[in-house]
Amino acid sequence: LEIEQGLRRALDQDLLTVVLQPKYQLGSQQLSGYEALVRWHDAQLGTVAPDVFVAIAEAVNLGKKLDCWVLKTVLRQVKVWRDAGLQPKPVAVNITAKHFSDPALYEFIQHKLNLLALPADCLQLEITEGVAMDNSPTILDNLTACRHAGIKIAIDDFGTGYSSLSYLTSLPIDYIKIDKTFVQQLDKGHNLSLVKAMLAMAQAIEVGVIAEGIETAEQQMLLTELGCEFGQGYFYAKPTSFSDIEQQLTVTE
Ligand code: G
Ligand code: G
Ligand code: MN
Ligand code: NA
Repeated sequence: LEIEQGLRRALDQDLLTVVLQPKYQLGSQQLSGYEALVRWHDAQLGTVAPDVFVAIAEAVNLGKKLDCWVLKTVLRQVKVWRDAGLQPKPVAVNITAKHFSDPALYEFIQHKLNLLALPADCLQLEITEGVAMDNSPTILDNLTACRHAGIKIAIDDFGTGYSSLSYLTSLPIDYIKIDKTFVQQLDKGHNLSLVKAMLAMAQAIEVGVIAEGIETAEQQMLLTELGCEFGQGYFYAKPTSFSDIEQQLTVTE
């Protein structure tokens, strides 16, 4: 309850922050985009872990509010950077499970993009595997509308859910993200054939693959050899503040 009240206040008073974790093209080592991750340090509660407060937000019907806050915060920052002549790569925002079946999601995003005069391809969305498999018409409508507008969609935590292969092939998505639990066991000799199978499947249905949680050079090399195109993880970069990202953008211009 304390966390719930604190979270409501934090959302209303802009007391949360967003950090961006860079994503790379593994072969070329080129920056390809960012994942937005929310952070909360409360004056009384201290730092609350995102998996804890995101789960609470979802449980007390604050998921939509949290998502909209993150979307708004990210798009505003992208606008500031673009107005300053910087060219940030696309930012992927995580959307909570229930919110993806809300018909207003696409309209909210389109409204924000219009208001800020931002192109749709500056934003991407991540939805969890469980949501994507939910087989609900409103989820499909959101996916289709976003993709049609040019917003790319990634299935997050791939491999941890209960995907039906045939349904997955019918979904309008652009990427799957291989969950970090598989990536982290790769250099201990585990999960190699599983990751190979995921890459083969992705190729068959023509979606890109992003590996999450790459922490070592060995993991990075293995994934590159297996033909995984994109990745993120502490090996490359930690989730990074807006101001540090801005410095990187300025240096590389
Ligand atoms: O950011 P990690 O740093 O600890 O995040 C932990 C969990 O919280 C992950 O499952 C992640 O998907 C979720 N999470 C982090 N940031 C966001 C966010 O901005 N929105 C949503 N919906 N989930 C987030
Ligand atoms: O949205 P998702 O559940 O995929 O959230 C990604 C989570 O993974 C976040 O909590 C983020 O901070 C975390 N993360 C990012 N890179 C690494 C990494 O290299 N190792 C580990 N253990 N976690 C990571
Ligand atoms: Mn994610
Ligand atoms: Na994930």
